[in-house]
Amino acid sequence: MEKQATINLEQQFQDRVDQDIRIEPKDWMPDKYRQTLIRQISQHAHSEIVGMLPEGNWITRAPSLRRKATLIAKVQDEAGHGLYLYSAAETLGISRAEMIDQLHTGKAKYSSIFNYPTLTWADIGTIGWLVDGAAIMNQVPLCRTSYGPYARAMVRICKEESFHQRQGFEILLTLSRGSEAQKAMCQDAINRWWWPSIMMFGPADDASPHTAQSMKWKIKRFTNDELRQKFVDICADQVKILGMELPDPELKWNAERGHYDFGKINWEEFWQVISGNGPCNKERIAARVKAHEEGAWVREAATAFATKRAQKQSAAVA
Ligand code: BYC
Repeated sequence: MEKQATINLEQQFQDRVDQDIRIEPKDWMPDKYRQTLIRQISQHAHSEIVGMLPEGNWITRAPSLRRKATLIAKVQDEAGHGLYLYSAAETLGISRAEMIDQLHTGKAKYSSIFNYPTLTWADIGTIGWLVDGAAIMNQVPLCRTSYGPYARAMVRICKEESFHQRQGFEILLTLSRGSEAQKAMCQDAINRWWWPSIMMFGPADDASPHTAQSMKWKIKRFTNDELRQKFVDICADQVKILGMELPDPELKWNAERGHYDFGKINWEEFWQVISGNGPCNKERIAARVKAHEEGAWVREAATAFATKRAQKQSAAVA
């Protein structure tokens, strides 16, 4: 009897998803749908917060006041994105403290891309162009994801990300029109970031355990490989404006497919990076743990203030 009731609820849920009716926090949802969303949204939030680190590394060394101001604004935007996403995940019944703990203890992942170092100023431009570019490609469809709070958070995030992408491209355009040394720095950064950027979309579809179910639930609107291909197609043209090259000798327009063909991705590197063995994994987590511990007094002060204010308000009502 109980089993039949659950089957009916699951069918009704799937019907709503199929009709593109958004799922809201108080609606019934299968437990696996909830868990998938908690996993994806919290990992997305962690990526935004960890993503502040490689760029923050260049705030004091940005080459001009204008560049410094825009970089600070960008890094602040990423913090904001993390906060909207943590809030969206909290609507599913997990606490912020639990999510942070999962990040710090390695139970939750964050994007592979932020485990690579930012060696030169050109890396900041390249992150904007390629990393934020890949992020937008993945995130615009998430504005139509089936879970309401996630979809709404993504709308604002995407607007800001598209500004970041242009800002990055403009940094690279300036370098690509500069001295020989600046041009070389630009090409070097593209060489180092290209392959990790196309890995951001996740494993190939036939090696992705979650894609099929997430597509059925319309959490994901496109598969990893579909988005990766769209991204390659766009970048293969954009790089020409910079007068630079993508480091892939097999990149070639395929008129029959209407897409660029591209070389083989080093999946061994990807799995290593997401299992904690990338160039900067330990450094990134150590920086987050340190910031969290040093911020304890801020959280305590904010809680004490909120309690005091609530007491004052209830005294005033009485
Ligand atoms: N890095 O079955 P799959 C940003 C994991 S932030 C690490 O395809 P799914 C930005 C995956 O979690 C960018 N791990 O999974 C911020 C799963 O492991 P678990 C972040 C990855 O979820 C600041 C396993 O591999 N964007 O753009 O269906 C400045 C199997 O994968 C990665 C988002 O989070 C990866 N790259 O698809 C600038 C977007 N790829 O969880 C920019 C939202 C896969 O079973 N997330 N894994 O242990 C998504 O769209 C999806 O979660 C993914 C993966 C496409 C990333």
